[in-house]
Amino acid sequence: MVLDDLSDSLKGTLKKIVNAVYVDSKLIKEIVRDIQRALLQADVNVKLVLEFSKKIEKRALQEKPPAGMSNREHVIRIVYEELANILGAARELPIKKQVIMMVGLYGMGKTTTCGKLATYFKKKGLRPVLIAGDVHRPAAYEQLKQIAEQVKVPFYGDKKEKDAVEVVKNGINKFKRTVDVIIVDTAGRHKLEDELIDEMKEIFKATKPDEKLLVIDAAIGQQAGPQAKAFHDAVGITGIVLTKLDGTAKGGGALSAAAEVGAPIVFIGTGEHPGDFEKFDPTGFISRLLGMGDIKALLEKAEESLKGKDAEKTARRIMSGKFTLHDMYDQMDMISGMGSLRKIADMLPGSLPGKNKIKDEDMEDTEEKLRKFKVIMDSMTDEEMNNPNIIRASRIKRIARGAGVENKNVKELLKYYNVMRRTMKGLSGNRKMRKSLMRQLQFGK
Ligand SMILES: Nc1nc2c(ncn2[C@@H]2O[C@H](COP(=O)(O)OP(=O)(O)OP(=O)(O)O)[C@@H](O)[C@H]2O)c(=O)[nH]1
Ligand SMILES: [Mg+2]
Repeated sequence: MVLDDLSDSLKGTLKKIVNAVYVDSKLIKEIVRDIQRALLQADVNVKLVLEFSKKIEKRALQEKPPAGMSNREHVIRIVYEELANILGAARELPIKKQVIMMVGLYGMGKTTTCGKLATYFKKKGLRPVLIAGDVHRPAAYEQLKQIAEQVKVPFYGDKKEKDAVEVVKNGINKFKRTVDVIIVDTAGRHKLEDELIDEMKEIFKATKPDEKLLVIDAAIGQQAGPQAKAFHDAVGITGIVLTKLDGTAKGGGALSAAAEVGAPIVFIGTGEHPGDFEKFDPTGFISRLLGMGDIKALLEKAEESLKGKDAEKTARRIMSGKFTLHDMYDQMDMISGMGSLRKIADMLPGSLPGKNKIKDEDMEDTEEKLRKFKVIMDSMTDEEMNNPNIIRASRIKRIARGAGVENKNVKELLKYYNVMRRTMKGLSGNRKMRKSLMRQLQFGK
């Protein structure tokens, strides 16, 4: 993953907490120093690091852990929360019809990011087009055209037209009825000079983009802050894309500095290929950086907590009726093979209407089916995963297109989900069934 060094040192620090005999002020001071060092090495701004470490120290020494949480867990949680804070608020681009315009200086990765965005929206079932709004660099047209061919989306450009506003306007007019997401590449410049600002303002005025995304190369480190601020002040951006996080130790500096500007980081680029692209979510990012899975396991070991606690937690949540597609996704990872699913299905209370029972032939080719289900779920938005009953005809169509399956496959997934949900709910009233389900979930691991 990106920021491997930072990740390693933070994990090492958290391990110190886990392995310590006592969590006292001496230990807290020590880990705060460790984290400071790690963040500074990742190019995070000194002032930000100092503020951050003061907050951690204060909270860790003063706040009492909430009931049921140990001191260790509490301190780890504080570190996690404060680190996520540095990275700003999460924002997800909406999955809807829209015009997206890229802006940024020379060579930052605008054109490459156009292809990545197209891939992202295509995966979500929307139809993108790429428009070559960079009329200054002769090779820009060909570069974007090739990217469009590579990611298999339509392309619009006009080699003879030297007015960027005209090209973009014509492109939008030509495609606005047949595509969903219009992605416009624009020209880079050496620095944010008046000429560039004027051209951007003109394009924005003529085309009214929904999103104005600033693309910044993470290798410039903390300079990402002033650069983003200058663009934000001049033309008001709606989000930041940080590219090339794969190849730089300065990613921490770029991430933290960009987050301070007031426009959220929406995506990060982690390579040259169209798929090397991630939706940016601060808390998820920090979880991975800290290896929260590992840490949790360690904590449990250190405190000799109950075996199978994870499975029990999942089972409890599922049975409380809050069974979402996210749960089902996680569960599919957990339950290996239909053996256990079949057993769970067999525990269906008799009261369940027969038509909702999972038929034997549906149980066949399980691996294949589960794999397909996951691909389908990857085309859903977070909102849809959390709240599957909003998925009606038009969303089904979009999701199917994104996943490259037929509408009926999406309906089948929803049907399966509903059976699972009802099963879980049915079980929750019955103690024997509950125990049995917990056992199933544990065995399935
Ligand atoms: N490793 C890596 N390389 C990237 C990433 N994004 C872009 N690049 C590379 O950076 C170089 C410049 O990318 P472009 O997309 O052409 O940048 P641009 O902003 O359009 O450049 P101009 O149009 O000249 O202003 C290319 O060689 C890309 O392959 C990334 O996330 N990781
Ligand atoms: Mg370009």
